[in-house]
Amino acid sequence: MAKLKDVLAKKFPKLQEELKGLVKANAGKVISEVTVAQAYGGMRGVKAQICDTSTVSPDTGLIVRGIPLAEITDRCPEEMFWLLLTGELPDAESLKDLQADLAARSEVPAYVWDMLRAMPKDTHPMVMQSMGVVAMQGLSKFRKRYDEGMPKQEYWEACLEDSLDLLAKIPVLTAGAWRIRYEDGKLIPRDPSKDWSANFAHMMGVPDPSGHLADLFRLYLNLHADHESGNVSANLCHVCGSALSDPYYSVAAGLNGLAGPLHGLANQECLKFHETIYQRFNGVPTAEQLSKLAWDTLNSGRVIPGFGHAVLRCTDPRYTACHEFGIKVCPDEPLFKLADLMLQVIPGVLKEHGKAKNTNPNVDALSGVLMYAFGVKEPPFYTAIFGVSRAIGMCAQMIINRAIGTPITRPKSVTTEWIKQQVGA
Ligand code: CMX
Repeated sequence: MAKLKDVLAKKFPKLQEELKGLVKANAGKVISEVTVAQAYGGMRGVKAQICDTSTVSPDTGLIVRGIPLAEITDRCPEEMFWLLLTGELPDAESLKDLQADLAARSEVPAYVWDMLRAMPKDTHPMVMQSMGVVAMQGLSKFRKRYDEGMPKQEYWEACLEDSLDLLAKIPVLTAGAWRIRYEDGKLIPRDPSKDWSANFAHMMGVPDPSGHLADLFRLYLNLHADHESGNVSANLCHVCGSALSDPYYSVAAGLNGLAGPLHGLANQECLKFHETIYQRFNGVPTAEQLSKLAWDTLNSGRVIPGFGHAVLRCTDPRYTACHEFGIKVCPDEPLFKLADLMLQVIPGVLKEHGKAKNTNPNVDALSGVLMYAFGVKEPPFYTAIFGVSRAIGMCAQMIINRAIGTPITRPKSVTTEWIKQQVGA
């Protein structure tokens, strides 16, 4: 049995040495260049940031510490956190220890519930989640120790402490937000016999006689944890943390980015899109009807949620994992059938439209459909569930960044006048 902190305490000094040598020996070597199109185009493809927890290959999708996602979809989110941080999966005893540690840290302060209850009834769950996280900033051990003069070499330890606290509390906070926003407001206490994701399902209190919702959460919370560090949520957390803002501030920054419709909110948008189609056609439409509706959507200047990706050029393996789950447990659900029809029709429409570089579905195309099938029928909540998971990757990346002393992020911006002079325009 190993303790996560002890494993990291052994690994980090070696990593620090290795990176110091690597950078010293190769400091001036060029790894990327930036074109004018990239500078104006969201820096797509510019290699200027390091992330060792995971990488996204355009052709195969997410690879976690060298392991393709498809090989670890049966793992639980706590194992994913360990893997992201250490590069190895924990043994059964070490996993149990981590789970017990998380359980012991899971209490959310009472004033946070008071705050959430005082919010207007129509507050978006992402606002409740983000504010709940940042409201707990007073608990930050990183902040306290920084104020006491903590030496740099100990930053990662304080960051790990805060991350464990935050990861323990975020499912409790988010399930509580569900109870306050959509149910009777009464909180359901944790069940000590259940793990992190099963407890999340339990604390939401959605009836789950088949156990499929708990299984779905386990899968979903595992799949969404990390997607390298250039995506909006991870990158925001990275930049915020680089100023030594503690994990509460930094994860909240990432969650606020996750709330954008082109990123994490796409799962909400996607389910709404499915619902609209289903209601308009009073059921699953024909392929022709769906194709026409897709064209109308594109022609009115809107995107088709759940399709396309900034990096991927293949079907998102996270989508594939959700699809396999759906085929197994709810193949006859009407919205699942509609999602399957979307899979047949939309890529062709997007191809003909000729703009999207990737016409395949991403994970958001299906995750909401599955949540809906198992009783979570409030699309605005889907991104908050994404947030519970993404906090894992954000925290893992932040702990490593504090360990290797990643400095404050500060790329150089240039003016359009400078670009014009540079290219002789
Ligand atoms: N529907 C319509 N148009 C799309 C499209 C889609 N699903 N995907 C891309 N395009 C368009 C882009 O809007 C862009 O149009 P303009 O040239 O007019 O600006 C053009 O195709 C080229 O875009 P791209 O290089 O293929 O994709 P980007 O890297 O710019 O954007 C993404 C990636 C995800 C924002 C985009 O594919 C999109 O908006 N998809 C729908 C929203 C979605 O599903 N987001 C979730 C992504 C996964 C996640 O982060 O959670």
